[in-house]
Amino acid sequence: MEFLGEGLDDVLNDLYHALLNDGVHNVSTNGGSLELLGVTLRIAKPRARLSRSQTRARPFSALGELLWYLSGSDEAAFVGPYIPFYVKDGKPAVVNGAYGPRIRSRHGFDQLQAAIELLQRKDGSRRCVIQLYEARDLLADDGTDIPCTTTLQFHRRGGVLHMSVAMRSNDAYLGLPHDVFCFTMLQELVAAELKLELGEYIHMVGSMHLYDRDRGRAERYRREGYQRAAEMPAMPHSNPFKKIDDLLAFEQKVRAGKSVDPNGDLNDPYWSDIGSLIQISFAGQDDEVIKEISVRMHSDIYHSSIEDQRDRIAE
Ligand code: 5HM
Repeated sequence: MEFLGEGLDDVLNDLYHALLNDGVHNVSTNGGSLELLGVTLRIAKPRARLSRSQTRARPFSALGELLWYLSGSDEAAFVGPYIPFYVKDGKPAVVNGAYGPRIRSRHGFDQLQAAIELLQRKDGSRRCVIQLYEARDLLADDGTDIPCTTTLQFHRRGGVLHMSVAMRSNDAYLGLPHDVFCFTMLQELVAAELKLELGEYIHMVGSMHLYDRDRGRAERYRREGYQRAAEMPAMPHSNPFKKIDDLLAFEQKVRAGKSVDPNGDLNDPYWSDIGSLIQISFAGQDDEVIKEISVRMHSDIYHSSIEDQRDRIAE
């Protein structure tokens, strides 16, 4: 089953319709869900990764997850401020399925770096695969977190970088918008590093499912009517991985409560806006601080997410 669209909301809209109407009920360890097997999403404009719907995830948690991957950390404490699920009572301090070490260090080398070098060397390769799921994950106990993503693949074709991602399992309501955000950002980082044009994003899933507990929320999303995902500005091509290092250092300062200036510390409108989103993630319930940060931002694309956040605080 294939869903095509320009951006994330185009495919979410059709996917939720299909899951609600044709999904087959399945019971797993995490609860009952409506499931479709063998689903592919094709997104023509990967920058249209911010869902406009009022009921969808905001960029803050997805950004935290992306930084967690890029930092190479497997510590729940890193991602906890963005996604409290990881630090709930009884959850392990070290996350077995964390993507960071699997991508960046676990095999004695950095898969992302090696993938970039392969792409640099060769146009047209079909071998540029980053592996997340490993053979031994099949032996894990039921309660152990293992990666839902099996592989990330980059396809350099001419001056364009396409990406396809394979997932064994995808939670259509909570997981999917985060996954599309993180993987399309990775695609854009690699494209920017290699000065390639951003191509198509293809997301292939073995078990796509909508949990029973989210069915009402998916119905509400559909009722809100047609949404178009907001397109983020293009990532600048100059030294994106240096900017990621700067961003990770900036994040550590924000986390430690030190004073920061996104414009000065990150020195570029695109990255300074991302820095501001991180600041907002750590601003807690302080509406005045959030307002102050948001007026200094360059792109107005994030405004509706920030307004959402402020509404939630006001409630
Ligand atoms: O039983 P299983 O390991 O598939 O349960 C994990 C749940 O988290 C599934 O609903 C899966 O689809 C969701 N998930 C996701 O959607 C998990 C991860 C973490 O790897 C992810 N996306 N990136």
